[in-house]
Amino acid sequence: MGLLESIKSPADLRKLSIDQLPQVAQEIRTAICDQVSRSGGHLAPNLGVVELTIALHYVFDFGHDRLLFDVGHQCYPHKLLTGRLHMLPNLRTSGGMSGFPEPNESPYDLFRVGHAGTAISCAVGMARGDTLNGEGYHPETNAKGRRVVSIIGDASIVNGVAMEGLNGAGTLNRQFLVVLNDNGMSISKPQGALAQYFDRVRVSHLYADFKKQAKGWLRSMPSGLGGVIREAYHKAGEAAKAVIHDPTPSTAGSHASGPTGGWFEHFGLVTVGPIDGHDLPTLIEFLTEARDLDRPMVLHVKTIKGKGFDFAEGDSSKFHSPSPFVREGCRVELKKEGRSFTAAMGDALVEVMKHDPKVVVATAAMPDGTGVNKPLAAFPDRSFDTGICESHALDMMAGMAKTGFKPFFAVYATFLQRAFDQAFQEASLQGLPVRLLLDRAGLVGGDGSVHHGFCDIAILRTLPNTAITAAIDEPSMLAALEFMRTYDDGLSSLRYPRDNVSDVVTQRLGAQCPPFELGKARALTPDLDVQRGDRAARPDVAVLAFGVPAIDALKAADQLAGDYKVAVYDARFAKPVDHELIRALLERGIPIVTVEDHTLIGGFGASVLESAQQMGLDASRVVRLGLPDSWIIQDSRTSQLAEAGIDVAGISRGIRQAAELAATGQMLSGPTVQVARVASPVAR
Ligand SMILES: Cc1ncc(C[n+]2csc(CCOP(=O)(O)OP(=O)(O)O)c2C)c(N)n1
Repeated sequence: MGLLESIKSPADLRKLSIDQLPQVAQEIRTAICDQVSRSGGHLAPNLGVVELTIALHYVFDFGHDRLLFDVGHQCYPHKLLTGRLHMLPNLRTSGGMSGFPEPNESPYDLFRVGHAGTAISCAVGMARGDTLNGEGYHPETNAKGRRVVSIIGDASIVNGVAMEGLNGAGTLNRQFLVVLNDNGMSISKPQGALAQYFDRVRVSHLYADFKKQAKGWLRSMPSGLGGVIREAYHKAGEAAKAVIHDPTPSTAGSHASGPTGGWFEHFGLVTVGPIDGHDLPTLIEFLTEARDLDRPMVLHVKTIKGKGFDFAEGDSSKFHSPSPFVREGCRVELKKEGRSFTAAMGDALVEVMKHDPKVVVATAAMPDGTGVNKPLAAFPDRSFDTGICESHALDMMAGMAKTGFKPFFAVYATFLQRAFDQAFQEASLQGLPVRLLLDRAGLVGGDGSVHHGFCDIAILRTLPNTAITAAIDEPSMLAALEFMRTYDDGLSSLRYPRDNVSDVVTQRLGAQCPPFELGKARALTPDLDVQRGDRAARPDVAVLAFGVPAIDALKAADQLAGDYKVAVYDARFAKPVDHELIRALLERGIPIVTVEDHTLIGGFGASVLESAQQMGLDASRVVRLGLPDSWIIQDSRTSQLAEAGIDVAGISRGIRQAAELAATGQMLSGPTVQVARVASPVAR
């Protein structure tokens, strides 16, 4: 039995000697890499924090103290050390281990998170709460109290929420440790001025240097600092002066211009580092002293993303969160996956930019994830990566719209939520045509509830003049983009899923995709289109699908062809919906099934109901299929769609239900949406 298997909780880890810990690290790395190669998942971020996580659990007792992860994608080693090794084989599936902190799994996980920038603020809240409860640690007055630690990456700490958190942290009058995990990477290269600053700091200021030179710098220092921190702190303080006097970037080959302290100390945080995040004795030494400090502190730890495997270290972007891959000796190959909507979008944007010099494109730290890497390469002057700064990106796009450009902001639907206020105030309220490209809209599979793009329609629909579109395949994506390029009356959005593009519609109707026309649906079964005025064409049921569920609706219609004539429409717009079509259907007594990969609350189906109601039509023949009012946990996207009742089988059930409804004239028991497995937080 390996050492890792014997660790059922951090208490077992603490029984080991420091000399045994590198072996634990090695076993953790191997277990994670083997599993991610089978199932996909976050690899490089986890490999980079193995020693850091071991050291944290070795020094603190997080059964009592608080540990908060930023983003949470780097929590696998933590999970393996807190009794969840047996769940690893089912990583990112419903019965197995979530890829993010999950309070349902373990009391060692405090928040269910996946979005960047939040850990410090939540930690400030817990620190304040513990203190008010009389449970906060203090070296003199409450030595048995709870300590608070948060861990955040160098790319996430530039996020606005993290900055607000630091601003609050600096006012705490108690122990509070922020571990800055600095690997010099976001998913891609980190962006912005602070990233450049970290680049300079990181180059040569490792603790090894400090130790050699520190003696001469020992002067006055904050109370409570122990030996190693005292040395490092004063080295930092001295070098910080150099930064203040000489803020210019260091040139290649010259020594770094200063350590982290100069920057964070403006927030009132004692700052130490950078120290080597793979050197376990050093980490343990520093953390042991930091544990007993009575003030807020940043420990700057330098790590290597992907540490331990050449391929992951060498290309940590590709191995940030790879799909399953094959590893044979030195050969590592990602499995081929077909053409994704993301790839199609990258190509489409380059084409649009070729023809329209006013088009500009932005991503917030997701160039590969959104396809914006292609415009960034082809049109670097008109393409921007803001780093993990969605709010800034949207406002920047609004500013560029004001100067006459046609901005497209490509963002995961889930992260758009960070920029909703900007979409409202600086874009919509000004009437500025900012265009939103919403990648991974709908259910996202293994990332689970923290990343579903479940509510973009609902939030954007509240903004006047917003045109909300969806793509069902690559031709419709191109047509939607062209519509948006010339839509100047307000915001516009285009949603598409974390999936491959389908050629089902092209095969049936040809590659010619009619242009998007504001508020007009497209008939995908033209022979059954009620608006052609052909009475023989009258369908038994009409499916109005928003986005890719249209493809499964076509398949469902095929399956039911012996029983019912089913018309399928690609709705194209959730705002404005196709009022004329809705009227034509309901006035003829034809029941409507709406389908969307989005919450039923405030989504496309809700727009159809509102439309019917506004036109004074009977909406009782509308059956809505979509996401339930509960959280859908990690699993394959296929299983999640089935669970929500919006796959072929679920849509078929909905069609049958609607047909029976029309036949009996009675409302049946509501849409056949199964209730998803709900993850409810565990109180601690
Ligand atoms: C608000 C938000 N935007 C974007 C992302 C996507 N994302 C996940 S991890 C990551 C990079 C994080 O970099 P860093 O914090 O330095 O951690 P590392 O992965 O390098 O360990 C990004 C951009 C996110 N999770 N949340």
